[in-house]
Amino acid sequence: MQIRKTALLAMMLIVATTMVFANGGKDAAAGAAADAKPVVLRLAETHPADYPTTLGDIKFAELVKERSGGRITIEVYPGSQLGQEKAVIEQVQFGAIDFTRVSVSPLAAFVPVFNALQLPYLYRSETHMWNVLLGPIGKELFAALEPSGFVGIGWFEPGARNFYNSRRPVAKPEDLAGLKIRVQESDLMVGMVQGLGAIATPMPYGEVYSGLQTGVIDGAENNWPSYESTSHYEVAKYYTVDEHTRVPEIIIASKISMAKLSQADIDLIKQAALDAIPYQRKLWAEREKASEAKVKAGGSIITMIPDKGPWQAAMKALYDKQPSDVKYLVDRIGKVE
Ligand code: BDP
Repeated sequence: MQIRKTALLAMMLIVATTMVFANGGKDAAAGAAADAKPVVLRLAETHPADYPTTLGDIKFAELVKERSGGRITIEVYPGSQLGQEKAVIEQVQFGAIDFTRVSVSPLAAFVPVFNALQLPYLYRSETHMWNVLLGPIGKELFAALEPSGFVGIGWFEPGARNFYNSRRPVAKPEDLAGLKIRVQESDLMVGMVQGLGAIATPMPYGEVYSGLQTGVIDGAENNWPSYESTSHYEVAKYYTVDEHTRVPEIIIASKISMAKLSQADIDLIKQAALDAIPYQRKLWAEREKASEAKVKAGGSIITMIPDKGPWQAAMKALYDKQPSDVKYLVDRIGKVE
């Protein structure tokens, strides 16, 4: 009797163990099934669909789709459909939008150490900037985004920015005196324009055209493709090639959205963004030339600035008033090859 009882107990134990294992197996399968569930994520872009940066976003989304076997879809919403940059960044912060490609300028209002990447005359060249972005400093800055609710995903080429206005040719900083110049929604950009003796007006990108047209502002500043694609050149024909800044373009994600993905998926997404860079840079270089030709043909009056010395000198105070973490990065950026 005792033996039969023991045998029964042993059998029960085997059955129970088998059940536990079977269940464990099921859970693992359920986990895999959850991973395999298709995800649709949204990316907000301010530029129109045919702009090189938007095409870069689309390339990024295609690579993600392909490499996830069709499981991860990133829908790109161009033309500020999801809002202007500052509002979009806020939405990314609380998880209502999954990704955005923005300029570092408005992002620095949320994570001020990013000002280190947008100071005037910071980079010696485009190559210098790329070495900074893709090197240790770029990685550290990505990490600096996390406490504010963002995940750094990738960088795109921004070109050099130049001043333009509707009033007069500008050949030296003093020529800007008294002009109302639109800047991005960034304190640093306000400081830069004030340093040059002009009146800074922060304003969303989408409002600049009407601002110029109605005379609320006299000018703005941007790269050749933006000056052309927005048609600002039609209402502000004096363009000064002073190349005061290169403000990196960045793709960020919402930390809330990324927390729903596996680390393997996040790595896949980051690699796709990295691999989309050469494509965007190639299109960028082509568009820069095409935009320059188009605005010239459209009647823009171009002032070249061969000696940037006086412009650089006017920015010294802006450098001096940066906090120590920004100064530290600026110093290290200077040492990058
Ligand atoms: C363009 C950037 C875009 C900014 C815009 C601006 O690509 O992200 O929104 O400048 O000036 O060059 O606001």
